[in-house]
Amino acid sequence: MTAAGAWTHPDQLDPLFTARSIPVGELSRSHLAELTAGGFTALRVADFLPAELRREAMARVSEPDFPMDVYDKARVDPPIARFGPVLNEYKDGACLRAEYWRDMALARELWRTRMAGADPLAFSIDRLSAAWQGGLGPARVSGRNLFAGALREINDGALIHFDDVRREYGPDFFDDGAPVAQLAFNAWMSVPAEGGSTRIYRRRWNPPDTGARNGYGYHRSVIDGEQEIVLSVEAGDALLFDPRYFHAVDPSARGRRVAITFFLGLTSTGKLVLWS
Ligand SMILES: O=C(O)CCC(=O)C(=O)O
Repeated sequence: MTAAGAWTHPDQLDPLFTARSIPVGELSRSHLAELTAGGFTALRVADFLPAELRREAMARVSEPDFPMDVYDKARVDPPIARFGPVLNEYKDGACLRAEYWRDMALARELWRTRMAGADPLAFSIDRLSAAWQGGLGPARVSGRNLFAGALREINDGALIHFDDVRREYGPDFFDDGAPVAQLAFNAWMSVPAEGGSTRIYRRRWNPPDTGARNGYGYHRSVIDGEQEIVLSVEAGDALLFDPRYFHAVDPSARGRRVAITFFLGLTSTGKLVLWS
């Protein structure tokens, strides 16, 4: 893990813009609380997924008929493969297109049948729930649970972008209200031998950035000279970070980069709600 940017002198670095790395046995409520409060920016949890579970899950995902899909090619280039519906593919103004509910029911059923007995999603939720020791469950919209736990394969990199459900869908979207903090969760079932680092920049979206749009992401000009965290992970590791900071993924080679992924939102009542 490295922190870099235009600043070289430690006095010029933001001490709260840092990453921590812990073994899974140490994961506790205080890590998640401090991360959501912005006391640090990214948390790598080593060996989050047991090796046997991720190997078996990866074998199932690699079956030729596993129903991986790709994001809308007109929107997401370089291409990214995925399983399971993600909110930003179903956006209709501040609402979800009706097909979302059909597709999420289908994905849930498919996941249940294909991954029974080797389910890294159920495992991740249980582990996070045990660490949080408070309410943790799906985010709800109009009384219905959202889908959480997409599978995502990013081999050719991801553009510089940010994720903020408040900006994408407005503050009234979730039944629990706009999250006071949002975290991205990724746990890797497979990582490539080369490349694939996650980069997080100490820079959030500003209205003039709209002029720097580049497909679904933004041009490098938005993050030029900003303090940066570069993270490489091993298979089985999980990473939690604040995705409202601009972030990107390096292209990779020699192997698949496959993660189970969802967002967590901290509600004003202290619950963690999940969606993809
Ligand atoms: O795959 C990664 O390292 C980060 C993916 C990402 O952009 C996200 O989780 O928001």
